[in-house]
Amino acid sequence: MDIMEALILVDVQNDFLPGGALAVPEGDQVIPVINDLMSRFELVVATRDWHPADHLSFASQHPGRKVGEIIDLDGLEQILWPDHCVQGTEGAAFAEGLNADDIHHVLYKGTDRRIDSYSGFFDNGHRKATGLADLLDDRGVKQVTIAGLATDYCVKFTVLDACRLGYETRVVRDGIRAVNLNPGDGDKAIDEMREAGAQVVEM
Ligand code: VGL
Ligand code: ZN
Repeated sequence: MDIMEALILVDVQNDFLPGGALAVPEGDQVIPVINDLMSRFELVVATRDWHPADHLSFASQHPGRKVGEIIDLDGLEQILWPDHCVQGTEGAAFAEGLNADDIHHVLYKGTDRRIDSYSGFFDNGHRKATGLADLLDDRGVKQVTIAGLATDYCVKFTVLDACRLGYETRVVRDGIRAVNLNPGDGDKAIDEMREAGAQVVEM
């Protein structure tokens, strides 16, 4: 039988927790919220940011450049990040305390050295799909509920693509946290998600 609703967990990984390589303030606070949410969905899908060690979103790959600077990467604007979520490292593992056994499918993104992938659906150039939409469509999913890290990057772009692809899209207010490179980025992201048609919900 078709499963109409899915929970999509975005990048709930150690490097995005306080103390991690790309720490999201209060990022750990989404974990109990998400653990509780998972038991309420028949289908739970998680994305993992999964970079090669020489990924070109890392400032370390661009001598003279610093974290937070913006460069042109094959025609796309790219923010430079600290090295994070390197494939196979502890930082790329599911967050400490997350009930990862309740996750049914895992999708890996950001694996191509030359292009970043904030959305769980496509890379930043919309050049390649991750397979997430096919997975949802094969199961008849019409409605998605999204939580994870970070509000102003991977959560936002996953939500915007979900809306654009026609899923009825919900974002869990207490299940997301922002990087806030610039103050207010998280609030701005929430406005953008709402404008795209997502419902911001308390669950
Ligand atoms: C993310 C920046 C770089 C995220 C991933 O998961 O929001 N942000 N890579
Ligand atoms: Zn990344």
